[in-house]
Amino acid sequence: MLKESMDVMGALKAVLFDVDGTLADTERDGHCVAFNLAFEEAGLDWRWSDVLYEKLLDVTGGKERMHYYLAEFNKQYPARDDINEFIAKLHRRKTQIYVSLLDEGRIPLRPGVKRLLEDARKQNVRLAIVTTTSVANVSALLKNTLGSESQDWFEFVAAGDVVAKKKPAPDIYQYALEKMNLTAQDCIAIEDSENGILSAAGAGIKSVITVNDYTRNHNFNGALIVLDHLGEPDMPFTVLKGELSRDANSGVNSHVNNAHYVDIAFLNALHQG
Ligand code: XBP
Ligand code: MG
Repeated sequence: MLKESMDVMGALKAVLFDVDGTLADTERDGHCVAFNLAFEEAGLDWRWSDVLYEKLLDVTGGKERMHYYLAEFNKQYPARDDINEFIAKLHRRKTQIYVSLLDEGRIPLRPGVKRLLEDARKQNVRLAIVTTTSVANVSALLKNTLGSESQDWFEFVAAGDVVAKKKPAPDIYQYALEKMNLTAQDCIAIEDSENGILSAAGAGIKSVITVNDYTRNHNFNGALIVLDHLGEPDMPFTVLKGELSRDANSGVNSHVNNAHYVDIAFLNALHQG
């Protein structure tokens, strides 16, 4: 049974990490804060509360999100011919502010992220980033949480505007697969949102989900498993959705059944299962 499914599936070759909400709570503690500071500095009365930001997260990409805000939540803002440039300029400033928040060391990684990355490196499982945010933001997060060298841990960073359509479109995952010469079956994605799982699934990639306060109630149908976080040996995860005992007698799933934290053995078992 084990051998058969391994033959069909092949071993897990790569883990593809989303960034915002997955590696760290950057949406709540970074992006939303930076958007509001950029608005204030520009003399705008736009204020994004936590409740509004949750709705705005339906649209990925900071520039796209600002357009969505004007179209749906601030219709009284006067139309202007230079709206695209205006938003692009605001977004550049928002990125500078966001990076400075990270430089202050205010945003830690979520539980288990560092440990899982280190385990992947030990086990020669390839790592990549697949995100809708910019390379500048990814670099700042990695540098300030894991040190400057940690950027080399990732073979490839697929980010931001390199594709025309951001998540939930599959483009960014397809781009990463192509660049890394991998098939969807070689990989697992680690995601936190419905837009994220839709994007990965559109490219044929299965996801492990770690929810956060913004995404807890999203639809994660098709996820390999939905957890509150990746867990640590002294901080077990809670399974929110998924089957930990599909075949209690199978060697494949025994590791999954007994696991309290996500490591490469756990991901391999899910991948084979
Ligand atoms: C993240 C995003 C990003 C950030 C803001 O989605 O949607 O737009 O909110 O970053 P995911 P930018 O986690 O699915 O990649 O302002 O740099 O776009
Ligand atoms: Mg995310």
